Amino acid sequence: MEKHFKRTTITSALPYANGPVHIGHLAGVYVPADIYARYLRLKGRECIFIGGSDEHGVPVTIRARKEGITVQEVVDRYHNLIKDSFERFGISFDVYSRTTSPTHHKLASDFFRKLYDEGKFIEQVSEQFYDEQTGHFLTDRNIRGECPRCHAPEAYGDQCEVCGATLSPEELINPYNAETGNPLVKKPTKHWYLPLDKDQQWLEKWILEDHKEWRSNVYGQCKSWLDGGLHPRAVTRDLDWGIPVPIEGAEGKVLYVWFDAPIGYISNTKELCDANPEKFGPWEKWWKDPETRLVHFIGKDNIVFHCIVFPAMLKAHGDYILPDNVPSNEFLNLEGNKISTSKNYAVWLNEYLDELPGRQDELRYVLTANAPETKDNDFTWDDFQARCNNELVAVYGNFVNRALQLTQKYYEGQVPACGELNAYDKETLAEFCDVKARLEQLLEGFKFREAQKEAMNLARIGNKYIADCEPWKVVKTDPERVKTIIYLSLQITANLAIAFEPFLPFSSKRLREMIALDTFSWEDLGRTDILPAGKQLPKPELLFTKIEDDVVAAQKKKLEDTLKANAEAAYKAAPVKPTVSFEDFEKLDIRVGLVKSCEKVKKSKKLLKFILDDGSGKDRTILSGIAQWYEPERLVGKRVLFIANFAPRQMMGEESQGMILSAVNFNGDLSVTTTIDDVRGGSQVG
Ligand code: B3M
Ligand code: ZN
Repeated sequence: MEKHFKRTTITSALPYANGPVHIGHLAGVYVPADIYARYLRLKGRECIFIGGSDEHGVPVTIRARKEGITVQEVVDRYHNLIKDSFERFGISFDVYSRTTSPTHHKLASDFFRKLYDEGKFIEQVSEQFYDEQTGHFLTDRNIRGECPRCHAPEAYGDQCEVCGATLSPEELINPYNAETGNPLVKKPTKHWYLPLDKDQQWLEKWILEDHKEWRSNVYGQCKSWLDGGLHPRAVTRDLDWGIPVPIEGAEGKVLYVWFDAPIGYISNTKELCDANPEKFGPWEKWWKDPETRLVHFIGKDNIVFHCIVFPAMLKAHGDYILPDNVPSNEFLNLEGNKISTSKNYAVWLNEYLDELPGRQDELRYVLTANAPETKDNDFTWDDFQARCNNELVAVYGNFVNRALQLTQKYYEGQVPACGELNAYDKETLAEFCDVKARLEQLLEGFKFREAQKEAMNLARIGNKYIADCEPWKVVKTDPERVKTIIYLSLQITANLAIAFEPFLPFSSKRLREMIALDTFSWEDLGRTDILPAGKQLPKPELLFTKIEDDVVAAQKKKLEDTLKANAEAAYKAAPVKPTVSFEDFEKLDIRVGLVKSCEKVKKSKKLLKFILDDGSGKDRTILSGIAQWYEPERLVGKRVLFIANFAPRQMMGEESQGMILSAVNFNGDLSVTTTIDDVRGGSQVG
């Protein structure tokens, strides 16, 4: 049976204060969380919506070194920038604080100390990678080296971005300090671990049995972690930025950022409640009362921390509630490429707000319409333009504008009286009167994309109604009938202003002003008497305007320029590898192959399967990870270079017999190295 809750604590992942937020963060976390918070408030439900910056961890320290400023300066700059842009974008946090706040330092420190005093941690000395020249232990992200799987030269200590393998730094071949390039040695160091293995049993029951309703991507990731068996996790780090480990003998060590950051949700709640005790009451009721429902909005890379590690911490502490749901989204790509903060490849919220002023709702609309709720999705500026112009302007805006303009024209802005309804009116009303129930069901189930579609559908119903009824024609023959048409159109308009409020708060507010709807409630949805006959409406303005081609072209160009700059920087940055002897060179057998066929490998986003005529008379199959850059047909008939004596490898159930050579082109994409046409297939290069 579904549990009944009195109130809801909504949290949204605390963005790292190492750069501005971008559309990926918005689509994945903040827009859905904001829709949910606005919806609950509109329903009159008791809730708080918590946000804040995550100012610890390695990313901010890397940024500081890159920019040559202090870490404090980095977090100050980005915290303020992020906070300000969220505000301008209408993300309606009740509080947006930061993890460098004294409240948080104390709360996180006390949290750790309580667990420590109660013997909830294990203490362990282990060998960690150490840079002798800088005197620092390195974290996984700061270690790079050759990938043991695909031999890409610059895999990270936790992941190879080329083949996608999850790694630990020990697996890297020739690990080095990502920033200094110095080789690393191992050195013993003491840390405190949360023994997650002891939590395995209750977590299995709590997630796999009691929370089958979680989104399948979330449930699936938890299941695979649990199936793999949980291991103790270090909750401290050797780092000079963060919350000092509050134990004697732990100098130079700080709490692991993933230990302190989720506690930030609690600290920020405390700050909110301490500052507004009448409105929000004591903070504990939002975190310790079993009648409070805790919901975490996060991106998919944060699932394990919110579904396994943080709950284990809360449980160990003893008096906290656990999350009831963790609606996590997949990733949003941008024009077919991965969004990347470090490569500056993104649509940054602050820049969007400056460059497309007053268009918050357009972005909110497109991000929700394209939300990566069940799978990764792609944002393109063409799609942005099409959705704005064909949906917001041509459907919603057009309908509302017609209804309001005709009210001015025929009735000097007064809502006309409704006459007798005909069959078509009744049919139309029947279509929209259960919109409230449908929207609620979708919103309560975190299906924001579908929910927004439902709201848009209401606009479609209105648009069709007014177009079919043609009041501008009927007015000549049956002016009484027109009153009813306009009356109903205005009621649908009022319904739209309410239905869209959680999704498009800016235009909803403007629309409410245009229909002089001062007080409104979610409960009014579906009603056909929201605007009483005789009510005077002010002069309307356009609700939405078109996105022009030049705006889109400028945004596309900006992204292309970034790709180009990155490709050039990568070219300049790639150091020439150590000299090889002629004998070593001769070991490589590079040949020319004629592409006989080339197709996408099913179930793989990355791989193309090539069949080459290599001159031997037999077909040679080679799999190559360049699918995202090529339409396979384009390569058929081309001559490509390949390494013929590269050790065969099994990939996706096929044997790949060699490696096709490719290089980065000016777009930052990979291009297969093709050759002139008059060489014979199979001929050796050298
Ligand atoms: N700052 C990671 C991220 O932005 C992290 C989230 C913390 S939530 C407590 O992906
Ligand atoms: Zn790899």
